[in-house]
Amino acid sequence: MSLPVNPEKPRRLFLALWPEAQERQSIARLAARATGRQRRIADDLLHLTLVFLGKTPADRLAAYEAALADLPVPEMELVLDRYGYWPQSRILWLGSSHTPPELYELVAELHRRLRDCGFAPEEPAFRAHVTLARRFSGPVPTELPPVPIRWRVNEVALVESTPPPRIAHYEVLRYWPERR
Ligand code: 2AM
Repeated sequence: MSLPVNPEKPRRLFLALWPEAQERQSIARLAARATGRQRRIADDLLHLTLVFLGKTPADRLAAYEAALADLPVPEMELVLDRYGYWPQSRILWLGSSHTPPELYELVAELHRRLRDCGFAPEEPAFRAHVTLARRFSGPVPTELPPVPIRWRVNEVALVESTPPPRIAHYEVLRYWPERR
């Protein structure tokens, strides 16, 4: 269900690769395997962030949408075949040992277009990953995922994040290229 939109209130947004049901199920299976009984990201929230836009007022969003209207998104295959762990944030993630160059080019193109609308990309630089668990206390899997996930990618999702005190929730607002 869509939330009522208050045009005065900035919306918390990000651009992402949003898995379809089959890939989502495969990623969720690996997440369950890797995290055991620990709390992990809910299956329907799993995604790969391309650009975190943060709190975005309505006029800024309109400018982003105009800038991305004819965004070319090349068809690519992302092979998710390794786990990673960032100790500082205690994030356990799933990623690729060979992230396709097209994905880095896509993120660079997004930055170029958004920068023209006044957007300042965050540091650190883009690192392709699907977060499986936050505040993960281990053990970090040492083996590779038993079966790599082949994820065919050909669109970028604009996603809204509703933080607590409502339950954390992500909603895809639209895709580029536009779905018909
Ligand atoms: P993640 O990709 O490591 O999970 C929505 O919050 C998404 O944007 C999450 O996937 C999150 O991290 C990513 N993200 C990137 N920078 C963020 C920031 N400064 N604050 C919140 N989320 C951020």
